[in-house]
Amino acid sequence: MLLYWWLMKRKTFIHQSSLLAGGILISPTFFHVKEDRLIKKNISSHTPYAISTWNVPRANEIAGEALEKGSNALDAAVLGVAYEEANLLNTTVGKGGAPDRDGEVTLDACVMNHKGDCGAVLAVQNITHVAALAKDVMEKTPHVILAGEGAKKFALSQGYISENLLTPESEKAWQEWLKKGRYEPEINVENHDTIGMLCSDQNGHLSGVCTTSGLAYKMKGRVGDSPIIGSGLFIDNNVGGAVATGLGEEVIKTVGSFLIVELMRQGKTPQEACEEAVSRILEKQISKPDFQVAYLATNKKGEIGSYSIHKGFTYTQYKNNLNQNIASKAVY
Ligand code: SD4
Repeated sequence: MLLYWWLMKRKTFIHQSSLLAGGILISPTFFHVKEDRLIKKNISSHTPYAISTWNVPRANEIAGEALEKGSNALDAAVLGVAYEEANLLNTTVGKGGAPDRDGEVTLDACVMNHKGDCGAVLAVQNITHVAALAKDVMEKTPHVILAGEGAKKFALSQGYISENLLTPESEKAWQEWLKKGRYEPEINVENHDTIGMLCSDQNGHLSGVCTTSGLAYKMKGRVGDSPIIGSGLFIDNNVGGAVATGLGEEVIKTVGSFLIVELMRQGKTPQEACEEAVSRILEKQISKPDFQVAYLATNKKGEIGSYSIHKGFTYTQYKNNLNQNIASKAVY
């Protein structure tokens, strides 16, 4: 029975690998999106779309194509971000993510669906596909958040494989950083590429995912906004959704993504809501801040908005077979 379960999961994985041929091979630990959900066609007039923070063309395209094949919004988002989680060149998400100052890679992620259900994992070690794991927390446990060792134990019980997430390149960069002996993350560089992805499916349902290795060289045990529902991500299917990237401490203090959705509920467009959320952060600063925060949001009409403190933030948008990277407006 156990062997059958394992083989069936492997079968799904093999299908997904060929689905992603030409791109990065998603790790064998990722086999949680059911094949049948990707090929089922929905009869609906809603045009699906996927939007992601930063320039992540392949991840966003994978999600967009899955939506066009009839995937539900959450499965598409988890599948899309899995590409970057497995991308060793992306140093702020998944395997290859920058470690903490002790040299350990700890990952954070959360998911939220159109029903308002959510799941999150915090400070997880050795597991690459933490967005899928957050979804498993949501679907297979009575809880919303699992942290650290407990999250890893749960992952292993679900068939995820324990991997070394520290690549030789990220270890080398960490050694270099240790020599500098100071903590000064560079705007749009070290804080760059956390993926917040929002998907709207053929039923017009919204879901989202946020996945990250957090700030490079953070203190051990530090968790940012990305896995905190309401901060790194929030969805209300009657209103819209929002995701955040940048310095998580500032996003948490203003509960940024929840704030944006509530502002949209009160009638603001996604753009106006993102601008207001950025200004809530800036009004507490006495001078031009040396950190970045950026928001991306969408509403039920399919309108999209984004805003950041510093220029340099971009987002990727897939709609009607067109995948584009778009520069965000910024304060500075
Ligand atoms: C964090 N918000 O851990 C994340 C970092 C990030 O792009 O967004 N990087 O604070």
